Amino acid sequence: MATSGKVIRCRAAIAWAVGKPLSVEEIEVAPPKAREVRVKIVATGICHTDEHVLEGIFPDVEFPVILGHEGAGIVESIGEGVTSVKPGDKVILFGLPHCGECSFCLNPDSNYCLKSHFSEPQNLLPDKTSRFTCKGKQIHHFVWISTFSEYTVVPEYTLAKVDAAAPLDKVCVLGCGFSTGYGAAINTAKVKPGSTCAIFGLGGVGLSAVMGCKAAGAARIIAIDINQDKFAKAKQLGATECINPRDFKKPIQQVLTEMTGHGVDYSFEVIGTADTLIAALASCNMNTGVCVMIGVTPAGSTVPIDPFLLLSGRTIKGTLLGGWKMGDAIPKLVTSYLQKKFNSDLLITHTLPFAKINEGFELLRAGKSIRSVLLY
Ligand code: PAD
Ligand code: ZN
Ligand code: ZN
Repeated sequence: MATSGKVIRCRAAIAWAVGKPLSVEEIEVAPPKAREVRVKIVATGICHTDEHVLEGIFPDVEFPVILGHEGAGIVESIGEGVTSVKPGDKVILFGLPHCGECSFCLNPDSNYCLKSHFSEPQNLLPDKTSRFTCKGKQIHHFVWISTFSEYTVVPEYTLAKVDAAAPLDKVCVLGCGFSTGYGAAINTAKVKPGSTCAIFGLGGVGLSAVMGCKAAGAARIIAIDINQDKFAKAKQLGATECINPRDFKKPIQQVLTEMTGHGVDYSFEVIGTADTLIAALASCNMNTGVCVMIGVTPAGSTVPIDPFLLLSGRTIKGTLLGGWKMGDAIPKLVTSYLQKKFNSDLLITHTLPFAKINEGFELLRAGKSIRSVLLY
C-alpha cells in the first residue's frame, strides 16, 4: 500500500487521565517493526473493561493511553517476519495474546498466554517502545491493540485473519464481549444439557453467557440485573426467568436457592464487584456447583469468602476471554457466525461514528446500550 513504511497521521481517542472524557485528536502512527502488523481499524465495540480503565480500577495502565480492545480491521502493512497475514486481509484483534510458544499456550487446557497484560503489562509494544505520538508526546498502548485509533500497530500474535466475507462492523464484538461470555459457558463452566444456570449482569458479556448456556442445552437460565430494561433482550437470547435483586428483601443468593431447591448448577458473575461475586458463589449448589468469575474487580480489592462455601465441593474459577485460545478460535468463531450458529448481532444496540465515542461511553454508563460499535 502507498502508506507502507511511512508514518500515518490519523484520528485516535486519547485518554489523557483517569476520569476525563476521551479526546479525539490527530496522532502519528509509526510503521510496524519486526513481527508487528499495522491495521486500519474499521469498527470497534466499547466494552466495560475500557470503562474500568477510565474509572482507574484496571491494573497497570499508564496514561496517556489509547484504549479499545474489541476491534476489527484490514491489514495495512506488515513488519519483517510476519507470516500469518498480508496487506488487505481482514482481521480481528484480541487483548489476550496467543503467542503459541509459551508453556501455557502449549498446554491444551489453558488460554492464558504468558504475554498477557497481567504477566507483561502491555502499555508499550514488546520492544518497550510506542508506535503512537500526539503533539510530540508518546502515547501508551492498551493490551497491545488500542483499537480506538484509525490505525494501530500490534504484535502478530494479537490478531487473526478471518473470512473475507465477514462484516467487520458486526464481528468486531467477537474480539472480546461475545467470545468471553459465550466461551465462559461452553469452555470454562462446560455447562451440561438440562442444567440450571444463573447469570449476574446482563451487559454484552453477560448476555453472551446467556447465549452460551442456551447453546450448551441448559434447561433453566436465570438472568439477574438491577436494570430491568435488560430483561427483554435476555429473554430473546434464551433466559427462562429474569429477576431484579432490588425486588426482594432477602439476599439474592437465598432467592436463587429457594427457586432451585439447592442452588444452581452454574453461576456466572459478569459485573465485577465483591458482593455480586460472593452472591454468585453462594447461589450455586454446595456439591457440584461451579461459579465462574468474568467481571473484573477493582485492582487490589479482596473478597471475603466463607471457606465453608467451598468445603462441600463448590468450585469458583475465573476466565479470560472465555477460555478460547484466541488465535485458533477467532477464525472458527467467525465461520460459525457466518453459518448463523449464533447471533451476536443482537448485542449491538447502537452504531456511532467514531467522533461520538464519548456518547458511546455515556450510553454504557446509563445502562442504555448493550454494545455500541464505533465506525471510522
Ligand atoms: P456492562 O456494563 O454492559 O454490563 C454490566 C451489567 O451489570 C449492567 O447491565 C448492570 O446493570 C449490571 N449490574 C451492575 N451492578 C449490578 C448488581 N449489583 N446486581 C446485578 N446487576 C448489576 O458490562 P460488560 O458486559 O461490558 O462487562 C461486564 C464485566 O465483564 C466487566 O467487569 C468487564 O470488565 C468484564 C469483562 N471481563 C472479561 C474477561 O475476559 N474476564 C472480558 C470482557 C469484560
Ligand atoms: Zn472487553
Ligand atoms: Zn503464549
